[in-house]
Amino acid sequence: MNWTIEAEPNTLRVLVSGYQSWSEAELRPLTALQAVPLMPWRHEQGHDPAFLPSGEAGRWRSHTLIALVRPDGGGWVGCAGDATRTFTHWEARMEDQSVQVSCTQEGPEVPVFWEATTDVITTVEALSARLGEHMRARTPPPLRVWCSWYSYYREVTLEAMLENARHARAKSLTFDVFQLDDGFQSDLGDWTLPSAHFGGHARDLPAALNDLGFAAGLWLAPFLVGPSSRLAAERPDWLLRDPHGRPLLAGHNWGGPYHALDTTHPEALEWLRELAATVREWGYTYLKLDFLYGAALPGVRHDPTVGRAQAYRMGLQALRDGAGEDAFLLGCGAPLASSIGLVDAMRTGPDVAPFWDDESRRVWLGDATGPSARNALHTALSRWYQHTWYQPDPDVVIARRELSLLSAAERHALAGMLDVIGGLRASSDPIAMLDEEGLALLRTALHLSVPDRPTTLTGSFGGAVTHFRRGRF
Ligand code: 9PG
Repeated sequence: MNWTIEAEPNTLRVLVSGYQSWSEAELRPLTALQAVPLMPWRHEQGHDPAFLPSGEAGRWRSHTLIALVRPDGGGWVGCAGDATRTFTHWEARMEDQSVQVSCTQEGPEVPVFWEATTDVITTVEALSARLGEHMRARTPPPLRVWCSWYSYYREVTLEAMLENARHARAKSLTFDVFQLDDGFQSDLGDWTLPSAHFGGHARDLPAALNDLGFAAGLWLAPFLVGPSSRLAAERPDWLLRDPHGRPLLAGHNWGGPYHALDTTHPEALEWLRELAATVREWGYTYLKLDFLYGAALPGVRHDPTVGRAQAYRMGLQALRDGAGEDAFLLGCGAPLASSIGLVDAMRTGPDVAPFWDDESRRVWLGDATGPSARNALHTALSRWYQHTWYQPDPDVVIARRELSLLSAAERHALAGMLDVIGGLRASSDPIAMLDEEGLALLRTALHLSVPDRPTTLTGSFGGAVTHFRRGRF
């Protein structure tokens, strides 16, 4: 489908949503450059490798939703009507005196809504809400989560989890969930085998956390398989393949490449169901399901009639079935719209880090999908309308002064912007590290709030949607 917009391209701004949690979402002048990461190994991890950012000035690509905004706040909005089996790709390209917009779909054809409007903010909200409703979005009450990642990283131990839970209780911090992140497992795929340093087994944690008054949460990257894992050795036929028949490289993290599960393989699907049921039996009612893009990568599948979006959805459905309807599922590194209705919450930006910006990576390497407070907020703010798809998770506040390069102003800005975005509240700070000031900031940041609405999309301040009006939803 194609549309021609008769408007002076130099006056327009474009709002793009990005493909998955960590992809960039932004509001930029249409004439600006849409950056594509220089490092090819970032393509599958931060973006959709089959529909990368254009890398060209005046040519913008977006997934699911796109908007073009005039200086008077009116403009045009396009939004997919369904994402269960189809990825919808948008491109807006400036010409001399007009803009060409095209929409292509990967998967069975689904309806697309394209509207001219006098108020882009309201139309973006209306069309995205319609998609959420159609896909039966789950938006349970948001939770307040302590997560081990942003201070312990892979070095997390069972004792560190318990120590923080005890401190949180002693200080009456209002966390609902204590969530164990990456580091407890021996390898990607070998989720029931503990790592050497963890000092126990993940199944031993939930009862102790429950005794302290917290629900137990667990991180999994259920679609990833480490090349040296037991799973890879025992079930090589479950791996997504490249066109040469080799296991597909699904990204580079943890110091090397790794593979992804083929979620069209019935046995792999059954394994996913059992995995979710097992950790649920251990007592985990909150699951952070990470690196979910792995199941949606382009590749050769066991069932070649199943497209990428549908394969992804089948894998996620198996996890939901295993975890149960009443489990709280947080998606992360996940194709956004295709997760609606199966997850309760979704990371809507890159990771927060204990520094404001990684300018060299962002600007010189064209990669704003990496961890930084700036990247996390920039992207989550520009996805303000997605709270009708799931509870947004804008990632953690950092209140500590140790192990951080954030200034006091940056720590407060981070907390303030999480409040604007609404959704989940999270922290990773070792509680014992917080002084009175740090504890006060954390307590403020744990106040739940309704998401705010932008007042304008006509300014473009560093590329993010930034001017918000309090509590209007
Ligand atoms: C655990 C972490 C935490 C974190 C997640 C995710 O693009 N990347 O290379 C990339 C790597 C890791 C990452 C995000 C992006 O972090 O978002 O909260 O759970 O995994 O390994």
